[in-house]
Amino acid sequence: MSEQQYQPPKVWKWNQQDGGTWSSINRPIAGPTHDKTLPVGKHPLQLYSLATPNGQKVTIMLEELLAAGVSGAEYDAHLIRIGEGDQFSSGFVEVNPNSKIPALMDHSVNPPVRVFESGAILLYLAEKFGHFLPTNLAGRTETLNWLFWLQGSAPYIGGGFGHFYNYAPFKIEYAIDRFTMEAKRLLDVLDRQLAHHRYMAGEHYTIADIATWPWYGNLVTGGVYNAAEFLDAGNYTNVLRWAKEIGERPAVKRGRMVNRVQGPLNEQLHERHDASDFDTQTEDKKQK
Ligand SMILES: N[C@@H](CCC(=O)N[C@@H](CS)C(=O)NCC(=O)O)C(=O)O
Repeated sequence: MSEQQYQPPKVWKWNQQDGGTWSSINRPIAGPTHDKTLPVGKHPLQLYSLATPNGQKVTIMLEELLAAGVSGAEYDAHLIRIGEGDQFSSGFVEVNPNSKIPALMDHSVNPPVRVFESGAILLYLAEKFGHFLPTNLAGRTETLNWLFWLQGSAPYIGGGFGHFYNYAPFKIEYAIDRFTMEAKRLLDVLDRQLAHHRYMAGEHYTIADIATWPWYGNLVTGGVYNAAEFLDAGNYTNVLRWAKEIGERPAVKRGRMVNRVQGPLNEQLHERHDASDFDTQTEDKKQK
């Protein structure tokens, strides 16, 4: 490991030009940067999001609910381009003061309810519609154990491993080592759990799987950071088995397309306002 070069000053100052991928949007202050109201579509649920792993959790959940016959889960998914700072509009900050996607408004209740934090959104939808969360205390608790495990561990995968392996403007061995070690430890935790259970919380598919698949499922199948080989993902055979099974679910295939602006064009649906948008996807719709 190379010698330490950087000596922190007495008081940290914001260097707005740090050159990293996210330097144009990252800032040390909260609150809106501009006035803009959010669009509201025709459905009860209004989602403001982007198909990052955190965003995919919610669109997969909504598509699963619709596939289970819950018509009240119809939704409009509006695109929030975080690279362009849409999360700092006054309208978005009213829905999520933390300025991060995903953010949801439920207009089926009066007054409308705002829901932010992807884990809270999954829990809200599971409780509202009575799906993907066992009602018995033991099953519910095990599901929430794993949901909170995911919410607590994902920043080590995204903000830690993914940032330093993929996004940082130069490779720092110390940081990559630290977060790769943690990413592999977490993959091993999941692998051991899935060695004895079909799904994370047992024999039933729950919001724990819906939250975790976009992170760990994508990680081992190369869907994020192109790091499957680097992480030796082939070793996590139970995670791979689970990732492939869930990846084949039609609702998961649909959910991961919504608000997606990267990858193959036929896997991108920039905005979703109707179930038929998946069938009638055209160049025109994708550019909306
Ligand atoms: N803990 C939050 C994390 C959400 C999050 O990190 N969202 C990212 C995209 S994956 C974001 O909106 N970033 C924009 C920004 O940091 O300005 C959740 O689970 O909802």
